Amino acid sequence: YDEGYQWFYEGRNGWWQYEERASNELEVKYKKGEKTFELMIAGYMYIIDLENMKQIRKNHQSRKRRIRRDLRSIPDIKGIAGLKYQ
Ligand code: V3L
Repeated sequence: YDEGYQWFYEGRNGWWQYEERASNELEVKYKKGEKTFELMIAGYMYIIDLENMKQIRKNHQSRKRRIRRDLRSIPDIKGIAGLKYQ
């Protein structure tokens, strides 16, 4: 896929990059024009809503995060999937 772009989910004061498998899946669904799909992340099932750019935990739908597709080089990235950059 387009190497210039990556997928991010919202953290407390910045953005986390999705891990590679999830990121690839997000990009494929995005390119296909799909609106929503389900994704298993670290043992939880999430609904990815690409129309509203949200990640929602399926069994606890108040647990919502904004998501974004942006250039890899944006400045406010905390790390990848909870692993902090130094
Ligand atoms: N990829 C990896 N872990 C995730 C993801 C994801 N897409 N979504 C949620 N989690 P919730 P700060 C995040 C983790 O939404 O300090 C970060 O990765 C989520 O981890 O309520 O607030 C950090 O590890 C959380 O631990 O279902 O920026 C951590 O929060 C857990 O799933 C703290 O980040 C529940 O999230």
